[in-house]
Amino acid sequence: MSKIGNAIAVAGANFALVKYWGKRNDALNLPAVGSISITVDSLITKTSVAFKENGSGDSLTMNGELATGSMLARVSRFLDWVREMAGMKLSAVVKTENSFPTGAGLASSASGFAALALAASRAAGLALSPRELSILARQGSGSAARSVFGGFVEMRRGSRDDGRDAVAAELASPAHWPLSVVVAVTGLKPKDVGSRDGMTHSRETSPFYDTWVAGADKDLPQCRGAILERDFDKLADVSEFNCLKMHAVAMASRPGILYWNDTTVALIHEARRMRKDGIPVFFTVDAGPQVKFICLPEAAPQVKKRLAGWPGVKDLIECAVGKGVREWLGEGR
Ligand code: 2P0
Repeated sequence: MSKIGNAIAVAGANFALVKYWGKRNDALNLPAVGSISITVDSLITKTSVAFKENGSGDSLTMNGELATGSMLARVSRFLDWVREMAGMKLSAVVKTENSFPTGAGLASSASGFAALALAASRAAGLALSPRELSILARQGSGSAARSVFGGFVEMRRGSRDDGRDAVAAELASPAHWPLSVVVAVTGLKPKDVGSRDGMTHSRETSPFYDTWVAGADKDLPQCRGAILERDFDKLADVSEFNCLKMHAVAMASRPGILYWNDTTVALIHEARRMRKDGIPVFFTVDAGPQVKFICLPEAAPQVKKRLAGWPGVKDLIECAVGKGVREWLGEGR
């Protein structure tokens, strides 16, 4: 085991094509369904962790501001798992920066906990395998288990009570199919209902929840096959189906959860119009109002042109399929 000290890690956000919505165990944060995502290169979290002798409790600085309350408590609990694995009790100074809006449906908890898992474990002197890192990241946030890996990633639901098989793995590398994602940012406020509360509420009140869970067994192999065969139409079909189904489950909760705004709806229609016009593109929407346009790379300029100046679109961010979490050793290294 190496020395306890500091480490810095970077991780990319990921967008699910077959979505994680619902838990089979809240305490261990085990998903009720498997999921498949693309890790992206332009929405990045960079996190540094330093364990200190004589520290008096953990501190967390997010995007330059000292965090307290539930955010600090969630990070501290995560650090407890790392301390337990490393057999030490030192307090940590954590600093984290996102290159994009936090908590607005751009998967900040995915890149955040993936980066924290690597930085904290390395700083604690642990050398975890990618699989162990994914299990650790999952305890912080389910989708973070996927951001440990680059390219196309599948998260397994697992069936073990201890969650050791609820883990992600790379399905295909970024080079296998260099798709582009154009993210249309339509709202920058943190969402009213976080994913965690939204999932619990859906499980407890949505009449569609059990059907949703059962349906994953059909969507996952279709999505996996479309990726491995690089079949864009098949990927578009299963991804849009799964996305609208997830939102239908949330909307049918009581009271209903609606993550979309007017622009989200207009852009979903526009994605379908673009495809009718022959542009290879489809949409997906996560727990927020942003619309992700997934397209063949040669279509990205056309997609951006169709969306430029669209009323309600605050920003367009183009992403490529990106790498998994890695240690940050300094600029250019
Ligand atoms: C996903 N989402 O598969 C889905 C689609 C949101 C919509 O994974 O409770 O923040 O921390 O495990 O990882 C968001 O869920 O939830 C998410 P927790 P997380 O990307």
